[in-house]
Amino acid sequence: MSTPRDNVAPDRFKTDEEVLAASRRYTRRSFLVAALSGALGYEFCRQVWYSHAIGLQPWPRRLVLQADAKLSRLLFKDRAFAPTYPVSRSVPLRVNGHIGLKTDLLLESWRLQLVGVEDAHRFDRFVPDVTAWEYKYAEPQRRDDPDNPVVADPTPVAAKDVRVERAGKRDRGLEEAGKSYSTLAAGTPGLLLTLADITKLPKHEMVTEFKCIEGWSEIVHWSGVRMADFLDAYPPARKPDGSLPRYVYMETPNGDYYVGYDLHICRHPQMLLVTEMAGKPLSQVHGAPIRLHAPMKYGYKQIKRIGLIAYTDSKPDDYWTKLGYDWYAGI
Ligand SMILES: Nc1nc2c(c(=O)[nH]1)N[C@H]1C(S)=C(S)[C@@H](COP(=O)(O)O)O[C@H]1N2
Ligand SMILES: [Mo]
Repeated sequence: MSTPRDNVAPDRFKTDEEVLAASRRYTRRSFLVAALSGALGYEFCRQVWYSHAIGLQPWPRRLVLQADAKLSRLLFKDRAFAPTYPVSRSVPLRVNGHIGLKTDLLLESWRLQLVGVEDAHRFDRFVPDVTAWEYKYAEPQRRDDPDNPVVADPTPVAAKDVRVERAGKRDRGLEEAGKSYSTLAAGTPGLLLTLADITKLPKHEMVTEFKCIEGWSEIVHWSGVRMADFLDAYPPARKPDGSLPRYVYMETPNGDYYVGYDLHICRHPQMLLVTEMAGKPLSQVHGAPIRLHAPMKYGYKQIKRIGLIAYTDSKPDDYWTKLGYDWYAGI
């Protein structure tokens, strides 16, 4: 019996010349195929390399990111649940990211500026200009000064030398991504909420994984109120056609760090306005008095030390999107 290999053209290639000619045809063809795919590959890479950027990414890569976001919206409708864990598996979250947190905020000077609420003036907390609110900070400590090393300081923050910084006067957007284009104009009316206005909402505990795009993740024990409950208590104003604004914008006091979300994602039951971690009030470096946790999004969307929440219909600016990361940031 002959193998299939033996069967290859038993009588077509009779002479050595015929074999050689066939081989040449094959060689030419493979050379052409190789040359063509090489050229296409080269052209593809060149396109990726030199193409104009969309959000700091070459357009082919940006298109892949956008398709990825579309697909996951389609498949999960943003309703997928992140896994939860027993408290015993939680760890103290590491500190990663200091933008907008470089000086301690005096917590009694904290208010949440909330803009875009339906019938805002029916609330006691209504003010004609939320941007006039003054956040107060502790005097910054110089971390690079050998004669004045940073040590654990037992003095309560409130008793330290206080520097008052006017929201309207202090320079904004001092970090790498610069100023946010979504920040408020002076004279924007809204609510100035106290922490109690938020913590009066039902408290929820959750043990979920926090994922940073840099490649680490940790299981954390969070508690706070659901963003969904917050939206019910302080609902966004409808547009004249009856529809809701599409986005939620958040920034730190004085606007150095900022993020944007789709409004409907903020109704996800796992999105929390966090006030406690591991059963203790948030520390300054983790974003006291409130930060966001959203386990379906990467860490860079989980803003610490929220000072402003605004419901808006224009796609909000986002700190890391400006530096090339994906706005959607889904996990
Ligand atoms: N205000 C503020 N929020 C922030 C950041 C920041 O630099 N400033 N960094 C983000 C990033 S990239 C991560 S990974 C997490 C880190 O949170 P943690 O320090 O509590 O671990 O905070 C996010 N929220
Ligand atoms: Mo991160």
